[in-house]
Amino acid sequence: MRLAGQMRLTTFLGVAGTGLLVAAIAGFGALGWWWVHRPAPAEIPVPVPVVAAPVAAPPPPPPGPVTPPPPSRREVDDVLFSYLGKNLGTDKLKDVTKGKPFKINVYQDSGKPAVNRAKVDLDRDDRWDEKITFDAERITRQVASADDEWYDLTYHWDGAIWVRE
Ligand SMILES: [Ca+2]
Repeated sequence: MRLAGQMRLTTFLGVAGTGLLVAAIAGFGALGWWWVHRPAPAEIPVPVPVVAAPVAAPPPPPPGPVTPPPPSRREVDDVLFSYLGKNLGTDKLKDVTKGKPFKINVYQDSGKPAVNRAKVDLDRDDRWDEKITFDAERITRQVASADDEWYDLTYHWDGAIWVRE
């Protein structure tokens, strides 16, 4: 159809469509340009979590002694030493510590001028825990550490403490 003074409808539609296409391309181009050149988003500060400083572990305790200290003078020793040099006038005195939690027998063997040995039952279970020998040179203490009358430890009195052999 042709109208006077007017372009053909198909030509109009073609021109209009082309124009729309160009406008669309330009629009997408502008959008692309904006996308590339858009301002960077503002940096949002991220809160830093507060972490408590690690607490230093206390230093380990110093290592204890490898061996227990030698036993010093005990009440048992006071009783034993009270018989040093004593002439019993007999070969044996039994349970010279009646009423005490430990039992001591003292012996003066034949031909000895004074007490020369003793036995100690520390817990009065009728099994000897210790044998003591009084020699002219030294005092020896043999200990059954398992209270089984098997004497596995030996000490010597040095005047202040028992020193393990
Ligand atoms: Ca005992």
